[in-house]
Amino acid sequence: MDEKQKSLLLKASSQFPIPPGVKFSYGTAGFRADALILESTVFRAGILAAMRSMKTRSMIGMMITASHNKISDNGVKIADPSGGMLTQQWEPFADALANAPDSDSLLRLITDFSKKENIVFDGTFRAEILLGRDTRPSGESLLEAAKQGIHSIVGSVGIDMGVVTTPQLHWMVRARNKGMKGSELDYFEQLSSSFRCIMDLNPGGSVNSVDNKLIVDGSNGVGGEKIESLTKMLDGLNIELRNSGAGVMDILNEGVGADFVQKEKVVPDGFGSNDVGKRCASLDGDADRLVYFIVPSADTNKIDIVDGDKILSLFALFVKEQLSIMNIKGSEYNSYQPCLGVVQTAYANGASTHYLKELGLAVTLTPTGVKHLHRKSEDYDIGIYFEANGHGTILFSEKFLSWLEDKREELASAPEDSQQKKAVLRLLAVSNLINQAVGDALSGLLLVEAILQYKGWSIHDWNALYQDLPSRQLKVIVKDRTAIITTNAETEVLSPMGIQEAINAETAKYPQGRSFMRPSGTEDVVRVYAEASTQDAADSLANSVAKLVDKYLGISNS
Ligand code: NG1
Ligand code: ZN
Repeated sequence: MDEKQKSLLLKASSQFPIPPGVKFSYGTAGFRADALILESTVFRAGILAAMRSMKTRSMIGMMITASHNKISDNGVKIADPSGGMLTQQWEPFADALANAPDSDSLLRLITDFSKKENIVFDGTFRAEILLGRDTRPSGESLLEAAKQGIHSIVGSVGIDMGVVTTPQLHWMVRARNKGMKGSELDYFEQLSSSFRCIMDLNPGGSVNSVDNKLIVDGSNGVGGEKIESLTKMLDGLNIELRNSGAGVMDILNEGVGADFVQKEKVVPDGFGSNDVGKRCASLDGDADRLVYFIVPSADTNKIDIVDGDKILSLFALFVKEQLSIMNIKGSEYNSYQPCLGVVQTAYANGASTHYLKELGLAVTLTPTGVKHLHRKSEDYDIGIYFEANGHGTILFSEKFLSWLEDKREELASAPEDSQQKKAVLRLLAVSNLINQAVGDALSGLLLVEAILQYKGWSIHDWNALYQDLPSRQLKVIVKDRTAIITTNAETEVLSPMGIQEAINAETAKYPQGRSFMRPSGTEDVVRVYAEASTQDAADSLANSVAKLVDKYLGISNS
């Protein structure tokens, strides 16, 4: 590293001292904290993004968001050239960078790591970072910090995409690195044209007119604005948007949004007795999560949640159906058997896992965090993953897509009503509609709507695929959550010793009982999950396990 680069880094970083007494960690979804203490972290993430761009010789993404967290929080995550999450191999460097106590140690870290990774700072490569942010007010100043970080590496440029959803930014990075057009308009065009294509192939059975309208809770975040732009380009979809974030009292993620409805299972603000029985959906604050819900009666504020597990089940059912339409016995299609797999986490409702296995699908569990689910899904020709909270997508392998393209050509002259031809065209359209980089509430919503239309199903038909086991999630504040070591996709605790045996003993008391605890990667809490045959039993099991967490690790246990 030459003197010019060194002094640029030293000078810039001295403007962004780290806050005292805080330890930052690149957790489940990047760095997240109160926005007031994040400037130095975002500045340093800018340096990291520029270095990653130099290393991969590709465009890198940087998204400033704290997703479903409260409005005063913010965060930053890096998108790799594929549009996926930053490689795990760089996470320790990200942690070290964020926590380096002063400019000199920061410089030392950068010098050592760049030597190890063969990154040469000679300014000859133009590192490009695509920048996006959600609607949080702190986003603007954090964006400035990100730019300063990027500019402190000679030859690096930040390209500001403005306020976008997280999945839009990931999509743009992926598209540009593939040499395709990657503007917001290109994104909307790809989604709307592939949606239209699937709808045109539908057999014409439509859901009844009362049920035809979809009511969307935008979580008072960026998703609302974007869904409005998208629906302007679409026919055949009647969307009413609520919680768009336009009003002064509309606070991001407060009493609204996918995280709220999925965890609390109560009616979000802006919805009520007039919505009984209607098809409703909630996005989260940065629109990478999607859940549906039904208000079952005017007498209660409880909702029936149609969560990520049910979206996964609907997608899996549809894809499996298309594969079997193509796979007519004795035909040439038998020569290649595409492998369809589904990926969940321990938070998936046990009833969904049972349903998917009954469908004959391979089901795998990974630890929490889409980076794990995404990677596992890449093992299949078609890998479908979802977290119960509504984050997920469908991945198509290059091999399978080129096989589909060949089939399309072969069937070009087949009659328009050839079922095989339609199935091939449908799956190709799905691969264009559904975001291949990360879970995306907008593209997921369009696919759900197209499949319901295809099957002629109401949300009630869909919800009846299986009945969720009652479940409960709790948070417990502990002294040091980093003391916990889990195994087996986070379903068992290795340390502290003895707690797993105690959890097992509690769980055994409940019919269909299942329970686990794990440290959150985004909040300073331990999460407890329990399910059982009744709601009372699930609540009681969750409470007992929470007490065990407190006994073994809690603040009161000092
Ligand atoms: P943590 O805080 O590690 O549980 C939460 C969600 C994850 C994922 C990340 C990123 C739950 C139980 N956990 O992670 O699924 O979405 O946030 O946003 O919902
Ligand atoms: Zn999110």
